[in-house]
Amino acid sequence: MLPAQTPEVYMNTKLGQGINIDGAYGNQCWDWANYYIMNYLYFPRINGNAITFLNNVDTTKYQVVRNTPSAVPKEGDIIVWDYSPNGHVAVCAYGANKTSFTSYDQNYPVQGYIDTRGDFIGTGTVHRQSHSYDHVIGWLHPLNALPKGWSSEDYWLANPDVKIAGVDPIVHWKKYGYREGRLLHPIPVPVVVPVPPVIEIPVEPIPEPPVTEIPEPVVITPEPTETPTEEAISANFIANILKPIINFIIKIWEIIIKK
Ligand SMILES: [Ca+2]
Repeated sequence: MLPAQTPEVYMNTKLGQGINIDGAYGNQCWDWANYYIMNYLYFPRINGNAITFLNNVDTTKYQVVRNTPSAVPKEGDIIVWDYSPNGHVAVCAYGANKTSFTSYDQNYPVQGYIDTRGDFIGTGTVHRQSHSYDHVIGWLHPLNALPKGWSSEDYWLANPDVKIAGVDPIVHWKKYGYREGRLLHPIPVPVVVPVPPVIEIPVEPIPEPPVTEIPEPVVITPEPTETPTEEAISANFIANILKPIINFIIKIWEIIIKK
């Protein structure tokens, strides 16, 4: 996450660029001022000629400051001149005082000029320009100009000292934070996924399975059942049936004799 840029730091990145957002009349001062408004302040562009920039101002976005002997514009303020017929507009750099200031301009003075060494200095691109307050009618001081993606909660997380001090994040940012290059969002802490240690499992040799001898199948041959002979049946009849009957008769006989 990049630290927030001051207006000066931002404008420095645009030095030498020719900006023409409406595609008409070349690289005007108006193009550059609106480019800054849209891409740094994230406000809608201001229509109309430069000389009308202080008219019909959205007071939720800008404070209008009229030029007086004691007024000094702040870095990032949008300064307006009343040059006839269309005026001029530029963005104030850091370090203005009551007698002069430097701003980031385009198309001023005209498209360029011959400097004291005879070189042509093109002004059709963004450049730093020193000024007196001549023809300055005033400036727009941006309000609530917060960087894109602003989150007060994130600002506190990124700057815990501001939270501990109980300072409103927006107030801190506008007064000090942007100049100190404070972070707008906390630096994400990378999530470290612990890598489990590699456990080496000893590879034991797989024992050879014992060779089991398959026994020969035992063929059981059933004994042939003998069919009882007639003699055996007869002997069985005598022993089991006839003999008991005879014994019974003998006993009866003995009882009769004894009597
Ligand atoms: Ca233009």
